Amino acid sequence: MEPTIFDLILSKEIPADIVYEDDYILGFKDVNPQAPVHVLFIPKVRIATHNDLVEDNIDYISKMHLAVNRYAKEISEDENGYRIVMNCNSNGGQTVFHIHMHFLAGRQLQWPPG
Ligand code: DGP
Repeated sequence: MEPTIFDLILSKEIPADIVYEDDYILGFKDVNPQAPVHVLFIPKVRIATHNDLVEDNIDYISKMHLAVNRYAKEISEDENGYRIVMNCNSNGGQTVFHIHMHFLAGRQLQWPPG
């Protein structure tokens, strides 16, 4: 598999505004923010799409959720609320093929999305 831009962020070959890191997950600000807070949480292993989640790597999803919870609390947006989104493939609007959770916060978000 070709490395994605997120592999280069993980290896620190290109810069990103990193706001969260643990042994499994990296969180950094989205370059094209859709809300006052827009952070991408990615696993430190390459999983291309949601379709590639299997028994052997599914624990990364739990780790991503825990990372979101810690970060939301740290920036005091846990009580205000937020949205987490994972896009999959073309109809889902996925453009980077390394799974990621979009964490959006800091304003009233509309539902349904477009
Ligand atoms: P998606 O469309 O769900 O695959 O979201 C990919 C997101 O990644 C998109 O919101 C923009 C963001 N993104 C793309 N390239 C970069 C980059 O080089 N740095 C950062 N911080 N974010 C990026």
